Amino acid sequence: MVLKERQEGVLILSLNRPEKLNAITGALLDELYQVLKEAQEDPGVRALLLTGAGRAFCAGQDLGEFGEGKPDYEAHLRRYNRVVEALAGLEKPLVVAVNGVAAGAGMSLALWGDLRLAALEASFTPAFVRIGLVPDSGMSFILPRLVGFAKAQELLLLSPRLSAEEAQALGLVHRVVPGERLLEEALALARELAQGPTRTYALTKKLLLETYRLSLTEALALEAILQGEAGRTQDHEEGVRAFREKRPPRFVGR
Ligand code: T3D
Repeated sequence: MVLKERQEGVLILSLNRPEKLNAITGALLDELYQVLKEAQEDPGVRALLLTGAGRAFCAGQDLGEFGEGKPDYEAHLRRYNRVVEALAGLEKPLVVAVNGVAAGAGMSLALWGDLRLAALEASFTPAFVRIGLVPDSGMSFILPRLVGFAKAQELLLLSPRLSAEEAQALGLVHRVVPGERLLEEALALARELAQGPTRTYALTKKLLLETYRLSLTEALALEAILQGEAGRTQDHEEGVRAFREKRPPRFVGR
């Protein structure tokens, strides 16, 4: 259900239930969680790329998974939540290549990418309210942070289907490219990140997330602590040395 391919320091993950628009099941969530955990622990993985197989990125929860019955929502969401925590806490850059529709929790997965590319034919819809559910999989957290509170209100209450270009105008995606070039561009970006100062990326990601719950004084203190940590990396030494020697740095990721 989750295809894995390694290209140098990049781990490419493809959600792979194309006949169901890559809709999410509990089993897919558990597999994705394992893959993310392994990637987190593997020093050879220095960037990840997440995309979808077939015409969709991900249609969100598989609405057929529980047949006519209902899931135990709280238990089911615990399986979602550990995936979201793994994505948000990933200490490596995550590039997301949205190749087609991203709906509900599928849109949430896309938004947890650090750099988000979309094919021209991709689209985004929160979808939750249309089936009488509240936003989950971290959507209520990440969406207002990306687009602002007022726009998040509109998107979550009305659930429009946004084109890739509309999503870009709102800041949901960073770049829109023709579908046939999406993977190539996303991979080029992931490769660039895989050669970067991995530890510094992890600390930068942590700062960005943490500052939302901190006062200015606390945020400044955390910057100082994490700068101390970044300052002790080999990559910082190499960056400064390369600058002095007027050559590109050769980062090793620690
Ligand atoms: O456990 C819980 O429920 C809590 C967790 C919730 C998290 C969530 O993600 S809630 C939101 C769930 N997702 C949705 O509500 C999206 C439902 N799908 C759609 O709105 C549309 O299908 C799309 C906007 C995604 C795509 O539209 P379109 O026109 O490109 O395709 P389509 O014709 O609607 O769908 C194609 C097929 O995929 C179709 O099957 P068929 O008729 O060809 O046999 C459709 O039923 C199926 N499909 C689409 N989305 C899902 C799905 N099958 C299962 N689950 C889906 N989510």
